[in-house]
Amino acid sequence: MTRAYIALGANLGDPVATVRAAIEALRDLPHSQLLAVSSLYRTAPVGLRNQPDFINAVISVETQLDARELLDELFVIEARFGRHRSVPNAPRTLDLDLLLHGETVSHDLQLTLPHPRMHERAFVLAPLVEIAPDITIPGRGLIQIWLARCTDQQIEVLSVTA
Ligand code: PH2
Ligand code: MG
Ligand code: MG
Repeated sequence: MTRAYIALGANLGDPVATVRAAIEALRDLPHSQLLAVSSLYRTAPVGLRNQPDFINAVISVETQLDARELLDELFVIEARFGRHRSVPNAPRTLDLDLLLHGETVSHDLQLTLPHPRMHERAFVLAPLVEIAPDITIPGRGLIQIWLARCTDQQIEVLSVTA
């Protein structure tokens, strides 16, 4: 069994409802068990700025799937939520990113692990710190140290539950 962390993001339609429904879909991942769910966060868009705020969250699972199998399952859920892959960083109904899969390091074109930008994004690190305060990013170190460097990014924890 491997501990994996998955980031959720949405900024089209009703993103709170979408992220909640996606968490329910992640409960049904094959050969996996949902362990923890972070709060929901409202976050300013990073990258392409001229788009709506995002709702973001992070979950952890214990899984028998390898990283590639898990990623394929995430693509299936994204597609079910109407995700169309157009330009990178465009608004999306649902984005599911595999952040970490145990200690797996992968430089595969379709699957880079750890997620190559997770250490510089408050919208990933803040919910991740909530559910796994002491973890390190293989090759980079403690997530708390990276989060402390992201103070310029606007994020707000929501009082509604995931
Ligand atoms: N996802 C991106 C690009 N920018 N910004 C925020 N706040 N949240 C996201 O989930 C996000 C983003 C690419 O996947
Ligand atoms: Mg993403
Ligand atoms: Mg993605």
